[in-house]
Amino acid sequence: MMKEGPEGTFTYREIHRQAGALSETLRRAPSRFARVASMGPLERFTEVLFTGCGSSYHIALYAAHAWGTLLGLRARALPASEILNFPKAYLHVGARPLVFAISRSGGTDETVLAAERMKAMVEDTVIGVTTEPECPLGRTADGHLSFSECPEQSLVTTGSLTCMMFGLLLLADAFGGGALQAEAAALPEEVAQSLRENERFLRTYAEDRALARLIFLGSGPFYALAAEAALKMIEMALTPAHSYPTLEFRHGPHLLLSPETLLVIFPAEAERPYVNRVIEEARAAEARPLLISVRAIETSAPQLILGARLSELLRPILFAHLIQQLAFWRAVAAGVNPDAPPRLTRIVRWNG
Ligand code: F1P
Repeated sequence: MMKEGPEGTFTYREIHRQAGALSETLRRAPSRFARVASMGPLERFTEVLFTGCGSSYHIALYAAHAWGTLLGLRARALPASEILNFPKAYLHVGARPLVFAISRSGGTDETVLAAERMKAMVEDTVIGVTTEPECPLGRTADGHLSFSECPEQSLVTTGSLTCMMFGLLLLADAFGGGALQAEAAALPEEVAQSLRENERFLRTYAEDRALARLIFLGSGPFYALAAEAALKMIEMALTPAHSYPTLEFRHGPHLLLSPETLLVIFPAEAERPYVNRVIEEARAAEARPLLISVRAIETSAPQLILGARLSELLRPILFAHLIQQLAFWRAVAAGVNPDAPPRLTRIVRWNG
């Protein structure tokens, strides 16, 4: 396994080329906006719905938060299987949602079928978000945004997640008048710098065999990141991992804390006053807290600080490579080839 060493894997390369791909996503943002805007003004729709499976569902969670926050409209994320199997629970009579169906491969059965179901219910409504110019979802959808700047060969989704998050944020920002444009232009360089500088620090945690369980906490824009972090740890490194909205953690899940637990917290601005309490509880259970944030808080817990010039909605996109690197090096330390996790398939299908 890994003949050329860990750095020769697809997964490693796809994590490390994301800064360049993000620059391209930035460059393509105006043409993507023009394509979506040509489907009519947002007022034509009763809400915006983001859907997908696995990592693509996490992109959906992030995008729904960003669109709701930036545009003040009703925006939701649903797993594709919910739309497919329980549409009545989510779509009232007269609903006319704009649907973003997200799938790196554009071939995941549930996502394609959910898009077909939405199309059958409402005309001119589904936009496929993929990395493949030619794919079933692209053919099914009424519009197609293909992020061909970040195609991936690895089974596990990494750099393309960041690109699609960024693309969907830039789209909302364009509809809202472009207030984030200047900061967004700084993101690729921030990612490039952090990819270079923080890997060694993260490896010390990834390679620490005393840590048997990882828990990720994030709220608001960071919840999707926390969920994605736990999924990466499970998919790539086969390590038990959990995610919770930060303050929800104190309502029972904190009983999971133990000396073999790494508790990674992505503090949202609104929750900073409460973070010390969560850290205290982790310390009381002899768990190991780690904060990833744009500015330090007063605590003895280790902190990774980066991205001070980016506002909150851009931060999960900046931080995503950190959890990918953590999972990657954890996999390597555990003797798992990150390119070939057992039993994971690149496209999840029901038949074949
Ligand atoms: C969805 C997904 C991926 C995951 C793995 C299995 O794929 O769950 O997020 O990394 O490849 O499938 P897609 O619909 O985004 O192609």
